[in-house]
Amino acid sequence: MVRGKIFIHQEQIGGVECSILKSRLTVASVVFSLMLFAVSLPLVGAALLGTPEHLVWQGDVYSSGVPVTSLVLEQSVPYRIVAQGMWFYDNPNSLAADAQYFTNSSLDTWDWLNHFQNDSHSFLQIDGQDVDWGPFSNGDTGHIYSLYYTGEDASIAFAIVDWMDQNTANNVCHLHLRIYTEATVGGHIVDSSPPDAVNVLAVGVLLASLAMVPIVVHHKKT
Ligand SMILES: [Ca+2]
Repeated sequence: MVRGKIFIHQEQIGGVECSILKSRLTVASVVFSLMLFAVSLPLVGAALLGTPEHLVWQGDVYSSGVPVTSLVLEQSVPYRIVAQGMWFYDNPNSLAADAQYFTNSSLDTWDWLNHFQNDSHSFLQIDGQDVDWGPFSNGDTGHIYSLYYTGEDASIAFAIVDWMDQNTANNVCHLHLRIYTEATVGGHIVDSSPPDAVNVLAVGVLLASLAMVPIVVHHKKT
C-alpha cells in the first residue's frame, strides 16, 4: 500500500530525479515493511501457537434434558467452554442436532447433508439461557463449539432443550462439555521459546532483505 502511494506521487512529478527518488523511496518502503513484518512476527507466531490451556472440568450433558452443573468458576477469571458432539432428537428416524444446529437429513453419521438453526434458540443452554455457539461445525470438525465466559464465583448449569418435538423420550446421546482456563507457568521457556524461534527467522529475513538493497537500487537505476 505504501509502495503504491509513492509510485503514483512520482508519476505525477515525472523526470529523472523523480525516478531515482522513486527507487530510493521504494527500497526504503520495502525495508520498512520488512522491519514491520519482523517486529510483528513474534506476535503472529504466539497467536498461531496459541495460549496454553488447563482443563479444569468436563462432563456429559444428556439429551434427556437433565441439567449438569460445572465446578465453581472463580470470580473474574476468563474460561473457555467447549461443547462437542451431536445427539438425536428423533432417534427412530436418525434425526440429529448438536449444540446449536439440527439436520433433517436422516443419516446416522456425523457428516450432515444440511443444517439449520431453530430460530434464535440454542439446543445447549447455560443457566436456562440461549447461547450463540457460532458458525456451524460439521463432522469434519467434530461439531465443536466454544465461547469465552467470565467466572462469577459460581457454578453454571448446562442443559439440552429439545426444541424439535419437545419429546425427550425419543432422544439419545449427549454432548461433551469441557472448561479450560489459561495455564499458569512458573518459568519462561514455555512462553518465550516459540517467539524467540520466530525472532531468529525474522532477523534472517531482515538481513537477507538488506543484502538485496544494492541489487534493487542498481536495478532501478538501470
Ligand atoms: Ca425428541
